[in-house]
Amino acid sequence: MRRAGRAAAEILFEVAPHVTPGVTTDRLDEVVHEATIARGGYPSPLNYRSYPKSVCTSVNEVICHGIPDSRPLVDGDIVNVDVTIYLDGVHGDSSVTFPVGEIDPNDRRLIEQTYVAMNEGISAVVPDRPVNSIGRAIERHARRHGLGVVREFIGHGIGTEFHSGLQIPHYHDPRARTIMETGMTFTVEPMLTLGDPACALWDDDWTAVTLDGCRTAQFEHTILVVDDGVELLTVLDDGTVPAEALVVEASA
Ligand code: EYF
Ligand code: CO
Repeated sequence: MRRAGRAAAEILFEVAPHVTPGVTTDRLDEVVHEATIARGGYPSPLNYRSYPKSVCTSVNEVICHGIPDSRPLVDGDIVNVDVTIYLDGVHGDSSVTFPVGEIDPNDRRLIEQTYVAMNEGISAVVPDRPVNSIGRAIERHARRHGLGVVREFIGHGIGTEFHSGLQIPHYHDPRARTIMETGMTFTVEPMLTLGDPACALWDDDWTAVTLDGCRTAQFEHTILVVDDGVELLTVLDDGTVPAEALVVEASA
């Protein structure tokens, strides 16, 4: 799991310089596909539940599962690139929301506070506590910053399966009573919005968007529960975190 997590982080580093005005998300898909194969892995999204591409690229009001296409990104867009690699029998899953060129200060705030919200959730990972602690921490942070938390898509257990049965809500849900135990691996991947978190699906039945058209951001780590808390798996060998090196101030 550490090797798969590290590979996912490396692929995010590799694709980052390509996220510029004028690039198509189809091109980002090619870069991720090639970087995944070059590491001896397989892009987990490709053909997963018939998904047609190797990465999800979710632009502006797209919450998640955006399908790469031929539309060039433009200055001021924000795009989440969600990479999952299947390597040596297990999956590593991570995502970053990138600014494209110069972005609106409010979009910058959305990106930074979504990143902080993810980290608040990850900080709540402690053995013997219920997984609801994670969502409670994320929702509290979002509320304080006037941001909405999407409820329809949640974090998930991950390992030999891309999605095991374990569910990690990003909001307070008293029914999320599963107790965190040392050795568990799962994702924390909150999606926050500048507006109402209600969502709709495009006619393609994949692409989830905000109903009110407001912009949305997401970050994701795969994590391991350890005796004294949590280990991030989707980091480079030296511990470098893609989002902090590429997008947000470490102190955000
Ligand atoms: C209606 C897919 C199924 N699902 C989840 C399948 O966890 C993920 N990213 O962090 C994740 C990534 C992908 C994914 C890529 C494809 N799928 C997509 C959309 C709808 C759906 O069922
Ligand atoms: Co995921």
